Amino acid sequence: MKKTCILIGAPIDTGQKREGCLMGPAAFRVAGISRTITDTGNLAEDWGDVALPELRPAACLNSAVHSLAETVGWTKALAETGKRAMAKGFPIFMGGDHSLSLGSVAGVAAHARDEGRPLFVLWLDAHSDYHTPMTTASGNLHGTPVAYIAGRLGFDAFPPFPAPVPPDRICLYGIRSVDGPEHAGLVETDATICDMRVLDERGIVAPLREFLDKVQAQNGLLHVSLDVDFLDPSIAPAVGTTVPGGITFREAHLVMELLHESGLVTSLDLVELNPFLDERGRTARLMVDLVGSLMGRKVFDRPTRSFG
Ligand code: 5AB
Ligand code: MN
Ligand code: MN
Ligand code: MN
Repeated sequence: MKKTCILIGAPIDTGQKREGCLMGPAAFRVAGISRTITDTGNLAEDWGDVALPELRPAACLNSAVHSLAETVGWTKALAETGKRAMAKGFPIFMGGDHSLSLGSVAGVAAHARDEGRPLFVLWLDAHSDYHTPMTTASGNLHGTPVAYIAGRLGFDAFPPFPAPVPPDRICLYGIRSVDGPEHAGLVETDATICDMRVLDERGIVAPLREFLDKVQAQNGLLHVSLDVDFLDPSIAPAVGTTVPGGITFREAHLVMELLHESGLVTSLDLVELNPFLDERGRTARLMVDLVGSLMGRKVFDRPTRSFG
C-alpha cells in the first residue's frame, strides 16, 4: 500500500555538547530523501523544520544536566507535530540529536492511545538511552528518551508521557554501550535486549522477526528510532558518539528490508547525524539509502512473509 511520508525537520543539537546536528535535516534533504521515497512509489510531503517555542524556565536537581528548558520546549513542539502527522500519514522525524525522540515518540504514543492500539518501539542504537535526568553523568539528554517513553521516574520537568510504553513492547537492538544506572534500571524490566552479543550469536534476522511477530500478534503500531551510531563507524563516521563493532552495511539494509516486508512500521526517527563530521556526505547518503530499503526499494520482488 502506498504511504504518505511526512518529513519533519527537527534541527536540535541541545541534547549533547557537540555542535553540528542541527544541520541534519538539511543534509537529509540534500541527500535526496524526498526523491528516494517517491522512487519507491510512495508519496513524500515535507512539512519543513519545527521551530523551538518560547522557553519556560525548567530546573533539575542534577547539576550536570544542561539545556533542560530547550529540551522540554522541543519535546512539546515535536509531540504536537508528531501527533498531527500520525493522523495524516507516516511521519519521518529528521534530527537533530536523539533528544528529539522525547517529543516524536510522545506524539506517536498520544495518537496510538487515541486509536486504542498498542505502541511498540524498536530502538536501533549503540546505546540504550535509558538514563533519566537524575542519573545521567554527562548531562546530555539525548541519552534519556527510552526511559521517558517507558515511563521511568525522574522526568518531572517534562510533560507526563502520554500512555507510557510497557518495556515488554520495547526492543533495544544493536546496543553495545550501557552505563551503570541504565543497566540497573533495564535489568528490572522485561524490555527485549538484542545487544551485539545476541546478534553475533543468533544473527540479525531471528531476533528481529521474534519482535515483529509480537507487534503483529497484538495489532500494534511500530515506531522505529534509528541512531546513526547503530551503524559501524567505518561506514557511518558522521556522529559524535561512535562505538566500534556496529552493524555492517549489508546487515543494516537487511534490517530495513525485513521491516518493510513486515508492513508494520508506522513512524521513524533519523537521529544523531552530524554533517560537520561527515566525509563527502557518505553518512547522510547511507541513512537515506536505508530509508529507501525501509520504503520498499529492492532489486527483485519476493513474496511478502507474513508475521504472526
Ligand atoms: B545517543 C552516554 N550513555 O549518557 C551518556 O547517541 C552516551 O542518543 C549517550 O544514543 C548516547 O552520555 C546517546 C555515555
Ligand atoms: Mn541514541
Ligand atoms: Mn547512540
Ligand atoms: Mn549518538
